[in-house]
Amino acid sequence: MQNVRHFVILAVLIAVVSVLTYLGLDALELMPVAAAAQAAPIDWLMDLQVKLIAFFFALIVVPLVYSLVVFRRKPGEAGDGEHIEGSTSLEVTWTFIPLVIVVVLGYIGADNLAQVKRVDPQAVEIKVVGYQWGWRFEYPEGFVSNTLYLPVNKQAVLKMESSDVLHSFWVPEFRVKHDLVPGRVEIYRITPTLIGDYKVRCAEICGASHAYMESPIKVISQEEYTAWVNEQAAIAAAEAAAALANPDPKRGEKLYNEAGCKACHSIDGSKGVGPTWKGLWGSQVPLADGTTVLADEAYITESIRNPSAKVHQGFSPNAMPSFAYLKDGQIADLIEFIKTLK
Ligand code: HEC
Ligand SMILES: [Cu+2]
Repeated sequence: MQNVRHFVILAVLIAVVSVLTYLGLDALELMPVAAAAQAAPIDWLMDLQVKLIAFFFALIVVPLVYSLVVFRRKPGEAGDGEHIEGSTSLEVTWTFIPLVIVVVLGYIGADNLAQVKRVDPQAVEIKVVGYQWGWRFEYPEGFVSNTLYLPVNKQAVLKMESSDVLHSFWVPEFRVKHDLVPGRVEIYRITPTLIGDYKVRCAEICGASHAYMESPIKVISQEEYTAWVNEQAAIAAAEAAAALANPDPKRGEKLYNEAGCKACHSIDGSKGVGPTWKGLWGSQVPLADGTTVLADEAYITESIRNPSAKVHQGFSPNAMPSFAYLKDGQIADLIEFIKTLK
């Protein structure tokens, strides 16, 4: 009878502590706002895990503390406690129950993953390139953006590539996180459900400026998206035509700032990850193999499209990612800009 009373008290205490622990963890609001359809199954699973964590925490800690308090050695008690050895039924129980829990959680996890990866054949497709240290978004309509624009309530399939090392595409509000692996095209599907401004961060340490590898994301309405895409495509087409006909150092300077050249090339003569552009045009560039090359249009174009073909002496051959996506007109603009840096 005495034993039953202990078990009843324990059951009540475990229930109360489970609920309080869950409410406490829930009140921390560890998750940011959910802004994608894929967040729903993930948040549901997370909530289930937190409930289980709260229950098992109580199941272990409550009997422990209860025993410490209730079954203390009483004053005057001197003997050893009762010695119990082995219990087949207990061992079978505590093997079987966790086995069932793990199998059920495995099934739920697989089902959840299937929901997150559900394919919409109508998805908009955008190429994402991660590099040290930034993101570039290449739209199939023929332009490149530093901000990822996405239409709301429509699945986007991001085809992600890395031009150097491992990176990881992480938008906490979208929940799904996915690694970029050099040499592979990784598929990331997301359906934004909330118009607003977000940020993608790199979640895989990738070198000195890893912490600054962030880009803005704007989720906008379908109408705004269509208008933006048409506008960008028109600007890109006009710029490409104008640049070829008439290269412009101002546009070159803009590209220098926006395409990421600035991170590694100074224009004031100071040495960065890459050689300075000051005085580059028309100079004799010393190469790693001991020869020199004239810094003309051919050399600069090759250095941009295929940076390891000729390596500037004293610089690392693989430090610069290829910028093969830049169009002829854009390279002409860059060269005009470099010419101005005497
Ligand atoms: C991550 C750093 C990095 C970025 C970003 C970068 N470069 Fe470079 N670049 C280098 C390094 C290092 C070299 C020298 C090694 C070599 O030749 O490959 C170099 C060499 C060059 C050269 C040859 C210059 C010389 O003195 O030999 C040109 C031209 C050049 N880069 C253009 C660009 C342009 C244009 C961009 C932007 C669209 C850019 N780079 C972005 C690192 C970078
Ligand atoms: Cu990174």
